[in-house]
Amino acid sequence: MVPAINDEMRTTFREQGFVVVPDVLGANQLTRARAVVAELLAKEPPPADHVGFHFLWPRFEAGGNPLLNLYDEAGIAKLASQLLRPDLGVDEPDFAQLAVTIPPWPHRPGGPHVDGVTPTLPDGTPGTFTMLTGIWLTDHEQLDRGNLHVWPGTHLRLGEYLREHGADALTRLDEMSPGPYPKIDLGDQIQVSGPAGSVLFAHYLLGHNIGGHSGTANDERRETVYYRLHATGHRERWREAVTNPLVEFRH
Ligand SMILES: O=C(O)CCC(=O)C(=O)O
Ligand SMILES: [Fe+2]
Repeated sequence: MVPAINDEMRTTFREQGFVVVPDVLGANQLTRARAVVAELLAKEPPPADHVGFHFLWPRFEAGGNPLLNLYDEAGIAKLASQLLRPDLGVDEPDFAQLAVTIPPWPHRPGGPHVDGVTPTLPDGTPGTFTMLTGIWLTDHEQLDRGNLHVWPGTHLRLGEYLREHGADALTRLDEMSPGPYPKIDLGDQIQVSGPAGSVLFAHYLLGHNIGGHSGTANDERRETVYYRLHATGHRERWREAVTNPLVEFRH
């Protein structure tokens, strides 16, 4: 069955700020995607004996990129558009983030961050987008296996804060927690979880941070491929999108 976003998932996303869609990639697709990741990491490996996170930010040049092929194969654009207002699609991303976490790396983030503000875009505005998508190439069913930490509902509370303080408060780092994330009521943090082959969608404003990996050196490293998705025309409405956080999303 082709995975799809149903009403319940849309409600979860609107209320919590994230949703996990299972079974997007099958076993053979995962094997192939992990081979691509291994090849990329062989070209830009972490330092010897490195533990903790290691990120690559491959740009998609003309002529294609295996991580753009993965985006297509996983049907991310179609799934994402099922979260968006019917009149919106998503722009094709021009880069990916390959995130791996090598155990053992006990770590628990003390607070969240928002992406795109350290640094800002060259014009001084925050590098906002509509939502983050992560394809899980490794199992996230157990906790503390590199699972992302998120602060549910913060997308709405941060939206409220920015409605009061203005969208440009997103760039005023001196008014933020060290995170960087504006000082709002955070509530409790949780770890996102689910099997390998699942896809995470997280609202741009959702407080999140990298999680630890408490496995041993013999355990599997965490591998996630992220894409930052812009709904059609997002940059022209970014101030509206961060002050009215559900404006780009479907009911
Ligand atoms: O490691 C992760 O899964 C998330 C990293 C992250 O939030 C970031 O690089 O902005
Ligand atoms: Fe982030």
